[in-house]
Amino acid sequence: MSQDRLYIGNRRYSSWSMRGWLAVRLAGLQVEEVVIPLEGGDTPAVKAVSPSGLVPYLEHDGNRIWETLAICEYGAEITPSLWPSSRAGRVHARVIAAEMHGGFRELRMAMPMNLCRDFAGLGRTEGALADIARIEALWADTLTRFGGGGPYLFGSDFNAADAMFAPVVTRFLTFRPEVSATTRAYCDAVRAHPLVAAWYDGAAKEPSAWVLPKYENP
Ligand SMILES: N[C@@H](CCC(=O)N[C@@H](CS)C(=O)NCC(=O)O)C(=O)O
Repeated sequence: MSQDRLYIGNRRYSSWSMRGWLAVRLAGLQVEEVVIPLEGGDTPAVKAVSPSGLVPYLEHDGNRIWETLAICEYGAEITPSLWPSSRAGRVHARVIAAEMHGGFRELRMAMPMNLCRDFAGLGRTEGALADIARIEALWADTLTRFGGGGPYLFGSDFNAADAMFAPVVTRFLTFRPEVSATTRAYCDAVRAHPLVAAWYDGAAKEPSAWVLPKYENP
């Protein structure tokens, strides 16, 4: 069995796992994937393997990496194109990835990730709508200054910044808040990316025993 492993939660719910998995796949790391069905917090099987008690958690080439942003940076150590090629682009990509990593809590609480449901119209709390407005402004600004015609935030290549925002895209597709045409086009492009499509396909195939009522009734 390979020494190199990526531990993730189930694809249907685990937004941080989706980001880490996308970064690892973009970086081309060969790892064994270990999927742990989440139990809605404090999952014993996650605590048993991950130093932080959270997923994603990567073991690669003797390195142990938790925290999604650190996994993105590790991926970029090996495959620099995870970040844009210009310094200005890299700086901005890191800034928005960090804002995603530390923020948008209201959106994440009100619109939990669920790839297999249609919750159109739900979750529109004041805080979630404020987070959505900030994200839309941030995407529009990034696309204008760095997108060069898109379809991704920094142009034709889906990079670590797109990976960090991919679970937000899934929330927009599941909960369908009212958003601009620019946001819709970006969401469609992310959804159509082969790695994102593969993650959705995997979610659809997960056993029904992994479904948690907590995340099915937002
Ligand atoms: N700050 C962490 C957040 C990771 C996180 O919260 N992961 C959730 C799953 S999306 C988790 O492991 N929850 C434990 C559980 O549900 O048992 C990161 O960036 O990786």
